[in-house]
Amino acid sequence: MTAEFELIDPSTEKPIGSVRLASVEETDEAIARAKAAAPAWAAVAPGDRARLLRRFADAVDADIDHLADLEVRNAGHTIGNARWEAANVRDVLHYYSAAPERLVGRQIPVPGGIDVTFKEPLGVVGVIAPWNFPMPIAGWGVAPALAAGNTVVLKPAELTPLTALRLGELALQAGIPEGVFQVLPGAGPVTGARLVSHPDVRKIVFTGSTAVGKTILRGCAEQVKRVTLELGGKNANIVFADADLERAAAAAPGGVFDNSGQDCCSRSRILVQRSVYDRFMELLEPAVKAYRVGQPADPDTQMGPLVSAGHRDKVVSYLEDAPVAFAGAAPRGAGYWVPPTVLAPIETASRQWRDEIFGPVVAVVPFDDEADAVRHANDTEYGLSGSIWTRDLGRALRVSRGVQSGNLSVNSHSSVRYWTPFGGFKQSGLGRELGPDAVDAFTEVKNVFIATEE
Ligand code: TXE
Repeated sequence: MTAEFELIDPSTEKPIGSVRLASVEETDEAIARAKAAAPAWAAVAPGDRARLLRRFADAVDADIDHLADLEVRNAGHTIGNARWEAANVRDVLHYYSAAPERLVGRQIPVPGGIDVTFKEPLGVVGVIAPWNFPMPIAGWGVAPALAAGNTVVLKPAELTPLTALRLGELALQAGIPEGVFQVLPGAGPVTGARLVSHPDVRKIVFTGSTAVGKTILRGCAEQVKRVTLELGGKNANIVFADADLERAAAAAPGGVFDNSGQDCCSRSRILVQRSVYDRFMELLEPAVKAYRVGQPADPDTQMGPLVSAGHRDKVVSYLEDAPVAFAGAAPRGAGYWVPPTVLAPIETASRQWRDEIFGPVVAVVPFDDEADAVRHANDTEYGLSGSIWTRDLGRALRVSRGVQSGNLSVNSHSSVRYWTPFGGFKQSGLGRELGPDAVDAFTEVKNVFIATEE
């Protein structure tokens, strides 16, 4: 059974088209095509596979304006962010185009013969992507998987299939053979679940909610299927009294409100050392009120709408019983708008402090000393990212080592750089994407021993 899914522009609430969601049978057909294409793709000479990935990157580069425009209308992303996101796919493809020619094994000294290892592709990889960063997150799975010689079926989120479909077209234009990279819009519990349960899919890369991530992990366990999970976050932004407070306060809104807070790395909990708490809040208030919320296609806009009515309602439900210290402005009328909002003083047992709200909402709590800051930061089942603002290098390193998180930044809110590994501790995920080692997550190591003695 197939179904049409209507796509809505989140900034106008107007329909922009629809997408056909695949049935289980169509999902099986796509997996069969991917399986059939796998041996020939794995056999492509490394230099040729590298060249094809670079051509794919060039095709994305030439299409950045178009891809960005699609994301502005489909997901409500600001034009500046959307252009960065398309460029990120280009860069990630380019980065991993170096991998095919560097998939080196080892020769290991053993008695009685020669021992060598090979890095071999897994076969068919299923990438299940979310709606919050449809382009980059797809690219982080697809690029290293293709580079390692796997074929890929990408299932975009129901809400945001347009850029993924365009990436599929660009891959074909670039000469990536039919069946090697397919984009299959579909419902999570239908197409996503089938990718997980199909025995010919050898690995799942999933980014999304922790709840669905656990279901996927259970499904993968049935077949000992390889899996990488990038799940939620409730990340701490820790501001010490010795920090450059002006800089920390100026950067804090971008750290949480970027992409309307729909970011697993958003710094949605601010911890401020008690002695500078009042001063920090005085500096934060004008920065939040100056945050420019508006039409995403306007290059001056810093924050657009939320992705859907349902998600806006979920975020707003967190504000109903919340202690709002101050908030910025948001457009009225059509569009899924929520103003940037700061909650304080707040109980650390409250759902606003504990749940991933995934919207433009940040809560602030004071702390006393380093140990107290680390205790608060770790008082969550998540562990994805976080920031530390201090001028004391020793403190920056001590606190970085104390916080149970995969990606920390000092005097910055940067979490994602394609050169470096990205992923979560605790219930924020399993495995790492990006960086020099990501290709290994798409290979099996084969060991071959050759006897040389009679
Ligand atoms: O995510 P889902 P939703 C968090 C965030 C957000 C919440 C819910 O807190 O408010 O999750 O968002 C597919 N088998 N994040 O409901 O459902 C689905 O089709 C296989 C954090 O949109 O997890 C989509 O492609 N696949 C996050 C993808 O999973 C299934 C990004 C993610 O959707 C499936 C997004 C199933 N049974 C949300 N059910 C982050 N880590 O950045 C759904 N899917």
